[in-house]
Amino acid sequence: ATLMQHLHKAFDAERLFLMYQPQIDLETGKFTGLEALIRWRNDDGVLIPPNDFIPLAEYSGLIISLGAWVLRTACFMMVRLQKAGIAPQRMGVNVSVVQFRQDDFIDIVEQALRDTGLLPAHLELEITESVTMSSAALFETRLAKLKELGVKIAIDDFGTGFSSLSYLDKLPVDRLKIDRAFVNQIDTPEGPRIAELITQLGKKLGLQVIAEGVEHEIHWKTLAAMGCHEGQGFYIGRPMLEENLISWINLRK
Ligand code: G
Ligand code: G
Ligand code: MN
Ligand code: NA
Repeated sequence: ATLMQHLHKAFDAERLFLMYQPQIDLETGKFTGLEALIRWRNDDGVLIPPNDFIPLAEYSGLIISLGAWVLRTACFMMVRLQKAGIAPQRMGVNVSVVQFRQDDFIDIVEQALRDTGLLPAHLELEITESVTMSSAALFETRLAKLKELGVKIAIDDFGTGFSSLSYLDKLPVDRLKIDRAFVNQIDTPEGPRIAELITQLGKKLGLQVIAEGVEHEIHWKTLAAMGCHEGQGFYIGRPMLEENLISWINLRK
């Protein structure tokens, strides 16, 4: 069978699952958010990374049902954490451009919220910078509707695409996620420049800024010193299964 057939089968057989990576305030260390990250464990027990199958799911259209499932599952997880009294402010969910362009995308989001009882303000949709530019007019109307609904919007992998600054200024975006490529180079002499620029840009525009790929203490310190609000990365916490995440949360208390 082809990889595509395997992927469809995996989805049907519930071999796909989510892991959750924590996000924290870089100044206080406070637990602020989570990002849901999809994983696929194949029949041989091998973990297949999303970069190897998301494009396939997009191409085959499976991303529509897969994306809806991710949304619901992540919202349910957030509600469970809230009921346990250990939830952060928000749950971030990655949205594919194919999903985002669907006519019923807003309905799908509303339905996930309704079915799970999660308040919109606790859901943050992560949209990559390339999406914002590939369909600017659609992006604008969609964002307005999502804003009306009350969900948060983050621009993922920020700095790697080609955002127009005028768009950033007028669109109802809540957060910029500094791509980990810019965090990775931060401990070299000229390394922090881009991360600093994005942080300042975000602040000027009244947006929250979070850095991805915080892998070492020096990353955290440098980012905190430049005023970057939040961080996410292996040094803080890896993507975790629910039970490991709960231990992670409890250990920090
Ligand atoms: O978790 P990892 O670093 O391997 O993720 C690799 C890429 O896959 C990232 O760009 C991430 O945004 C994307 N990704 C992870 N989970 C999802 C998901 O549920 N939906 C979509 N569309 N992309 C995801
Ligand atoms: O594109 P997106 O931001 O959604 O991608 C998130 C991806 O980054 C996930 O695949 C996650 O596993 C990965 N990731 C999270 N923290 C780190 C980190 O500190 N270093 C590296 N190299 N990858 C990370
Ligand atoms: Mn992301
Ligand atoms: Na990213």
